[in-house]
Amino acid sequence: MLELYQIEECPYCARVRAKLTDLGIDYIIRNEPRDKSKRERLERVSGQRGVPTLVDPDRNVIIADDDDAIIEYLEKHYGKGGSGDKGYCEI
Ligand SMILES: N[C@@H](CCC(=O)N[C@@H](CS)C(=O)NCC(=O)O)C(=O)O
Repeated sequence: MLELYQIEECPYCARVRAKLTDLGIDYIIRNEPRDKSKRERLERVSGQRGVPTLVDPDRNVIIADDDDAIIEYLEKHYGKGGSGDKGYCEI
């Protein structure tokens, strides 16, 4: 399953979360500390401390600290299916 290292109020992270939701992708949220000096876990995983960082274990891919690159990757590899663009809940 995809993993998103992120901070809730980070606007770049919000763009990635919105895209994941739009595409109907289940994923794991790894909430990182606001204090960059405390992001040791993220550094261990990706070699840097910026968010958003996406890990795709199935494809052995890590995209670090770049919301545009993550969104492009998601559209390319997970762009089919998803929740559609109706913009409302059909019940
Ligand atoms: N270039 C990055 C910018 C993301 C960014 O600035 N993230 C902040 C949090 S909102 C961060 O973690 N920056 C790492 C740092 O503090 O140096 C992107 O496009 O996603």
